[in-house]
Amino acid sequence: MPNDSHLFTPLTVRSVTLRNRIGVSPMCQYCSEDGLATDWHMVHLGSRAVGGAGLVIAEATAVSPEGRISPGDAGIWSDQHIQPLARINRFIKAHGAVPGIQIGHAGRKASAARPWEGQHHLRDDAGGWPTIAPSAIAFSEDLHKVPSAMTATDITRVQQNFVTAAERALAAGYQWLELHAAHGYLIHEFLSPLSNHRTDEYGGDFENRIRFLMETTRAVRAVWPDHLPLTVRLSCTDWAPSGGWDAGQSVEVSRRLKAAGVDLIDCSSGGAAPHVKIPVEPGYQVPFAERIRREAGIATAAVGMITEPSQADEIIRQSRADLVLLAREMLRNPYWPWRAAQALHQAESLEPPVQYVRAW
Ligand code: 531
Repeated sequence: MPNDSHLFTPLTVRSVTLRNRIGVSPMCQYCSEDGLATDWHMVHLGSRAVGGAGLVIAEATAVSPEGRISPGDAGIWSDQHIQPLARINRFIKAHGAVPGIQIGHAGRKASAARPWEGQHHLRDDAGGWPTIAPSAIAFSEDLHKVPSAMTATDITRVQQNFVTAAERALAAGYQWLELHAAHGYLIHEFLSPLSNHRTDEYGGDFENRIRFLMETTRAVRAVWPDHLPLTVRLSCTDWAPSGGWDAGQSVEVSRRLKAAGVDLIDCSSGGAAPHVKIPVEPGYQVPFAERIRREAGIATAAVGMITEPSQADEIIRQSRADLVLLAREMLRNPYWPWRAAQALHQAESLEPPVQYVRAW
């Protein structure tokens, strides 16, 4: 269904207006020090704001130390983390973009090596730590640590960690908050029957498996201001031949999340099962964004293998999603939005920074 919006139409969610429909997807940099942002993050995120994106989402940021994927993960579990993030966010805003953050907990995939140091879990005597998850089931041969099944106390504590993280995100000046409920990390581990074998009220049927996400969402929404957007990233399917989380469940949980005050679903996929076949091709996850938008009546972001300006523009023009998030393509070219504006004859929609005006 065509509409009047295109890639360079501003998008307003609650009181926040993005200058265009292009967002930088959260991407782990694995180079924080005790969770603290460094100059790397200033340059990495700042250059993408200068590059013209409407939204710049900081990488998966751990709500507790044990929730880090690797020792280099970003964190927001202490007040010390706020100031370096706040500095970056002032810069992002000064260059016309909205700063967002994805907060998460890696669950049974925590305690891993930085990717350039291996694909494996770190032993506790080699810089690793004990992991927690809904059930005591290891992920894979490489990520082989058996997590402790979370107790009721663990569940309450981690939910509280999410709430405190949201409060700190606000203090750091973020205007867009995303809960990481995808990619086989903790929240997704509760959603998927593949990783959640609990027999209490947090496991079993759909209602029970979504309980951790729903409670966490409501608790975060209660402290995250009414004027700011709250979003959730879902893995819309596990791509498992049977018995996994799937698109139908994603539609239903999206309806519930909307009712709980969530503004947008960021539609990714995968990560819960190690050996499944994923039909990766350009735009392969866009159908999830389209279906959830239509069937759950909530705004969506499309992400995954989106590289071409015309491809991104069509996703918006055809109302398949409200926002397009680019990841690796933004690493290749931080100035992708400027290039896209030229390619789509929308150059007047995006002012280059004054310092660079002569280049455009
Ligand atoms: C890639 C990934 C995508 C989808 C499923 C599994 C893995 N990313 C995801 C990142 C970490 C690094 C690998 C996060 O979501 C934090």
